[in-house]
Amino acid sequence: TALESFVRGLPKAELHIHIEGSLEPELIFQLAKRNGITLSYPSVEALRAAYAFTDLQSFLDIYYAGASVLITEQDFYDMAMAYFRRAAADQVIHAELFFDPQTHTERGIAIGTVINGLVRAQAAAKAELGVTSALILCFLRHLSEDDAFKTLAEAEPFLQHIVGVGLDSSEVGHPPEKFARVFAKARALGLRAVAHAGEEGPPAYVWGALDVLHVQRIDHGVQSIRDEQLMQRLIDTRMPLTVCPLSNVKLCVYKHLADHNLGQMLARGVCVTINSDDPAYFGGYMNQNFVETVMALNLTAADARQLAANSFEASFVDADARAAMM
Ligand code: ES4
Ligand code: ZN
Repeated sequence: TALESFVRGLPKAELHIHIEGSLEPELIFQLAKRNGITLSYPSVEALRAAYAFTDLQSFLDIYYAGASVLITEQDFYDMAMAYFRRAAADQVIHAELFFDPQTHTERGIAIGTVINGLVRAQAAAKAELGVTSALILCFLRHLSEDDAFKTLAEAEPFLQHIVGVGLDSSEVGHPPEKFARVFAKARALGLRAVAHAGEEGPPAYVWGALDVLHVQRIDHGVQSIRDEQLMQRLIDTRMPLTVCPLSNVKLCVYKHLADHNLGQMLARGVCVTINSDDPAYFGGYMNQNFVETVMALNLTAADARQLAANSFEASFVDADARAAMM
């Protein structure tokens, strides 16, 4: 349709993409072979067939298993370049990538191996595809705050390559307050802050991300709709939510895409954005998320334009570069 073509062609920023979640089954098998790793699935098809999730944790178990094939700097480069090519094809002109160093350092991979591979891909993406990008280091919230402090210390020699810190993995039972001190340290180092909150967890976790972690964006945040005072805060402060519609359906936050609250949020003036989260696992990259959401929620071309504008407003690019992108 004409609306679909319009949506596909809009320049966009992607602000919620776990780079390890862009690892397609074909690349998982290729890297396993290259690194002499035996997977517990016999084939690409068998692995893909296991992508039937009931909640966040059922996904995380298989996501961490998939990431175990990443060993060398070249592996991280190849993974990120594959993502950047998909992003460019979807008119993503700027991307802010989450990466999970602890998933790799726990397996004995040096943080420099991870970051250098990603940084080399960022340079190639800019030169070859015209896609600009930034890196956001995420702490795994199921691990301790001490572990997060250790990870931040290991990252210090690479701080010029990192725009901010984030918080991901198992949400319920691991509230933002658990990471208050390490986020304060990161902010003191000049880093921006974001956090996953209100994906499966309650509105109280969104309040905690705002008032204790002092984040500049909320990742997901869809549960905020249950708290009217919180909604008013998000609207009044133009606090961005990086929403991931296909992810929410795959992880059973919503039964159907048509049930998603993104349209209501947008209509009320919340700075919502559309993102792919873990596109290799959730059935689609940026344009699939955009097109399916616009269609399922009966959004207009003006709504789609606003969503794209929100993605640049919410990004960490400086004001001059942002003006040029919009
Ligand atoms: C994630 Cl969808 C989601 N939620 C929380 N943590 C994550 N890590 C990767 N994807
Ligand atoms: Zn996420």
